[in-house]
Amino acid sequence: MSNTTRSALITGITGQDGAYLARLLLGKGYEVYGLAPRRSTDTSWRLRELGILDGVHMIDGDLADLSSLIRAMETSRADEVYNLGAQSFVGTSWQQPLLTADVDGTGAIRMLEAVRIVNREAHYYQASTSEMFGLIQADRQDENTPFYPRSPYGVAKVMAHWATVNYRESHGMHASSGILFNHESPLRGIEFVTRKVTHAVASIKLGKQKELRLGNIDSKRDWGFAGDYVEAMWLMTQQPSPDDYVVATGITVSVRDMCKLAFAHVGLNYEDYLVIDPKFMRPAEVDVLLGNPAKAKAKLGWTPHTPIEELVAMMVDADLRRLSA
Ligand code: NAP
Ligand code: G4F
Repeated sequence: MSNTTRSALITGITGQDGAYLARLLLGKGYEVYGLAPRRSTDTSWRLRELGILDGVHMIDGDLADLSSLIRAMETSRADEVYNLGAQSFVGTSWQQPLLTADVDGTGAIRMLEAVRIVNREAHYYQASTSEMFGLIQADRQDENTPFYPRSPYGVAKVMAHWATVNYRESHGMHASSGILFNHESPLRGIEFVTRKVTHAVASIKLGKQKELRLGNIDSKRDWGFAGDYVEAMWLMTQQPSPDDYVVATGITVSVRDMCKLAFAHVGLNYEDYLVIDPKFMRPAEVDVLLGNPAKAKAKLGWTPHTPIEELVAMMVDADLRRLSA
């Protein structure tokens, strides 16, 4: 590595955001290290799909294991650390609340500790979330809106968020928190509603599936494209001072309307295929999220580029391609 090459460590590199962020950083000339937990099957399909698997250095490690995080910091000699690793599915957090708290909450503190111990000059990014707003306390949520999490996942992320603020204030670390609203892509996990819908639409169109079963279709989300959102993560670590930023589109759309768009893209009417199944309802719901990204626009110069219509079309087309292959 030359003296001028910057090094980045990404936890959760095998996830949706990890893959897009790795591609962005490789494009900027970074040496990219990815921390990934040991699994019994190959989890690198997203890195493969983006054609970057050979370009990144993989490190075995887990947010539950401090020594592996310290080792990852030593191996990567990271100038920038992006903590994206998480049990990120809200639904599962009611089934595994302690694991979610350990990985998403305490795990962030372990990563902050590893940074503090090995190289406290490294710039740190925490993957915070609009789920922290939960039962919303303002019509449009921004950096000053109080949190009211509605799931074990949201609770764990609030802990990680405040830990990030605390390491900044206690240890003078360059630790920033990106409060990102929902962002999707063809690389989204199939358990999340947008990808579940686009995969079903493609499958129904190709005659492989007859119906789509969903829970609460009246909830609303501020949905953007993951490829746009990883740019905001990088911009945060480039700032002279660390801070917290809301990253969102400023537009909210119901699950119902998202479905309508996806089915219409292949010339179908969603009402002919959608079945409401109580199995997919949550013990406590986040009814609506709508972000105000004014600070990210003003201070980072960040803007989203991908409207929901384009995003949904991109996802349906990718699923059609995969299922036809
Ligand atoms: P994702 O696709 O679910 O990726 C999560 C990543 O974390 C995966 O690589 C996963 O590996 C890894 N991971 C799970 N448990 C781990 C552990 N114990 N130690 C280390 N890594 C672990 O999630 P994403 O959509 O890319 O989101 C990235 C981050 O942003 C997450 O922290 C999420 O909570 C947060 N976030 C996401 C959104 C969104 O809309 N996408 C919005 C706001 C915040 P395996 O696949 O092997 O389990
Ligand atoms: O796609 P979802 O599972 O995403 P959710 O719960 O908003 O969480 C995602 O975004 C957060 C940011 O706000 C991230 F922090 C988090 O990691 C994750 O990426 O559900 C969206 C909405 C919910 O209201 C849910 O109840 O869709 C509703 N929904 C209705 N039927 C469904 C279904 N969700 C899923 N996953 N599956 C359904 O069948």
